[in-house]
Amino acid sequence: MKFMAIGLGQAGGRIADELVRLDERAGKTRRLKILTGAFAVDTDASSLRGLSSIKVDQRMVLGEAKTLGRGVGKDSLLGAQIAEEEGFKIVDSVRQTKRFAETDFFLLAGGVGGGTASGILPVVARLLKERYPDKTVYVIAVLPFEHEESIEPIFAKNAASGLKSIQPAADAVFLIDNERFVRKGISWQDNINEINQKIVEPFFNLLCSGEEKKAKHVGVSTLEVSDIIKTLSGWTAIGYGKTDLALITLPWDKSKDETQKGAKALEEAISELSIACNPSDASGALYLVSAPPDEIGISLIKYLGEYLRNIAPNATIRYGDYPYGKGYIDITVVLSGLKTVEKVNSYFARSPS
Ligand SMILES: Nc1nc2c(ncn2[C@@H]2O[C@H](COP(=O)(O)OP(=O)(O)OP(=O)(O)O)[C@@H](O)[C@H]2O)c(=O)[nH]1
Ligand SMILES: [Mg+2]
Repeated sequence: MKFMAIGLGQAGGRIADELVRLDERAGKTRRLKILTGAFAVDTDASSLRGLSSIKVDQRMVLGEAKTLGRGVGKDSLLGAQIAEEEGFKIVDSVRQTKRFAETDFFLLAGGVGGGTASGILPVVARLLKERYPDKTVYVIAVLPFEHEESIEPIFAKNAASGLKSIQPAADAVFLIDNERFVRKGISWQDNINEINQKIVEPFFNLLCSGEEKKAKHVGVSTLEVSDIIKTLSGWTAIGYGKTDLALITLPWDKSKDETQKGAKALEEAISELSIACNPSDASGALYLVSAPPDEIGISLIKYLGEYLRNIAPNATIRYGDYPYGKGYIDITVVLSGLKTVEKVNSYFARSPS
């Protein structure tokens, strides 16, 4: 599955930068290409200079005439106005990239507490869908930290207006709650980088597995692009868990051991979901198991499927296996089409208009 990344605002730019590094890792470790292009768009020129992996000619400043390249200062209405006037520049630029035709979907990212992301992202999502109706548009929407919301109400206000207009414009919205990643005792800078790595990590196997060409890495049941597209809609949570496998397991313990390890990875993926949600609200769910080929047995696949069926009884469940790696089982879980998400509802309740 190949995608084009477009980061909006400072958080969005950094996440798109991280997605470029994910693609570099896919190239180095698996000889796969998962990214067709990456752009960072901001109203603030200095934020773009802080990026390291997105090419300089794919960083765009919008609204210069209005803001002199100094940003919109959390004003999402100004962000939206700039996007209505200049969003066409993004929509035109993506078409000029070499690999545009290979793009299965656009992945837009932004921190919806900011004025640039909450204002520009929904407009760009809409323009992309209008211009390229055969391509899917997914969004990574990063929710503000609690300390930001308690110090300054504009973060929650932007999140409310941003999410309200992103949801109908995009095919699915991955909700990422910054607060769930906060770890004490790490510097802000280190923490942000670590958070961004953790945000993109669950996408790695999901994107690589459908692109895999080597027979030994093609699973018995592969998650196709169509499986992913059918699963994803509306509010979406994603999670990832990983467990080490014992180096030596006695043959008669193997199946039990592999199921226990898989169960542990799945529990981690569920407890580490990107947003707190109730799985029974999901209309679609998927899981992808990646492990050395002889570790993915029927009993493991069955156990994982039954576990998900129990917690997400209303979801159509799709799954895949991806034989890869040594010494660990990792599991990616997606819960999508969530009817309701408490944190989103609380933004809407605070900013009803
Ligand atoms: N996960 C993550 N969150 C970030 C990052 N940078 C900023 N944020 C959060 O994203 C939200 C929006 O901040 P910015 O990205 O700076 O805002 P912006 O879209 O540039 O908008 P303005 O600066 O208001 O024009 C806030 O809640 C930040 O805490 C980042 O690199 N990663
Ligand atoms: Mg900014």
